[in-house]
Amino acid sequence: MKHYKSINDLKDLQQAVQDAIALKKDKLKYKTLGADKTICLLFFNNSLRTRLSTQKAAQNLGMEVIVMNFGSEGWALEYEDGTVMDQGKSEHVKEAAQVVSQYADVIGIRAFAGLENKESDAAELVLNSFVKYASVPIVNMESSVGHPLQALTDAITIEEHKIIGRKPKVVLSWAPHPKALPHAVANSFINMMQLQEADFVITHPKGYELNAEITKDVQIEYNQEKAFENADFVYVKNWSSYNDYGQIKCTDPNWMITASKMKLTNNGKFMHCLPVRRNVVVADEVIDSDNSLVIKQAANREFAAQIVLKNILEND
Ligand code: AN0
Ligand code: CP
Repeated sequence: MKHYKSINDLKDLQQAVQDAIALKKDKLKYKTLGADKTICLLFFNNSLRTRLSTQKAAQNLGMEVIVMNFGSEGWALEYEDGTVMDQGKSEHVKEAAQVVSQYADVIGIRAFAGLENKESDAAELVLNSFVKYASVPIVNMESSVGHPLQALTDAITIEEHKIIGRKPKVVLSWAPHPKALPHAVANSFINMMQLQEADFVITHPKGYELNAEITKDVQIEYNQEKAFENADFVYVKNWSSYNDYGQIKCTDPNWMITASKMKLTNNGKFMHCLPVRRNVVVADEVIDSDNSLVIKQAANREFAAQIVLKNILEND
């Protein structure tokens, strides 16, 4: 694997999941693989889990880590070719990406969707500009379209908690949120689920349909309670409207995940990528219950990142 832009860049998802689970038993097994190599993590947006777990994963492989909050501390970058740069942008990504490549063997990029321009978000401008101009592998730490480190984590967590011998029913449920959020986490979760043996259903209010090129033929159920029936996993995420790009069309608190809704499931596990707003997205009683996997998901971020970096270092 050269770059990790999407979950589809993994040669074999099931193998990566098994490798990550095996790694948990001996996470320093490949401590020399990254010796004398440096990873540079560039954050154009906030982070807790991605920043710390990717750093930890790189350290487990013996790599040196440089982290930069590019969004607040770097020069404002220009992305278009041929621009007369006499406005606010100080540096072109063409130089920036080549410069970082002088110091790093791998570059991680986090650059969320701006949610203002559907076309430029779809083009994953920041991520793809680094892929284009950098001379080293690029890892997607959440782009405008996807969050594949999260999706690999979620695949690992589902594998660890599914009932053996039963095809799991997995529900991706929209939930309310006061801010307009990106589609990336939901998109990558869907991409990942399409590579799994599962009964997979998406539930959201009308008007929250995601990109049909991503959802393809996945069943959409507009009745959340119906979708929850018999579910083994309920994966919750807010996103803003895709068709009415970046708009908030529904704030109905009845879409919040409550204990009475979880009772409709097959003793279902609650999942969320975090950060989550308590008692808006999910009631305390659910996130604090024994069926909540959120901290286990966060723990698995370290191993998901480690498998991705290991594959890159081995050029596998
Ligand atoms: C981000 C999002 O929804 O994409 C990051 C999630 C990992 N969440 C927020 O901005 C709250
Ligand atoms: N889940 C996740 O990516 O969290 P952070 O935004 O805190 O990195």
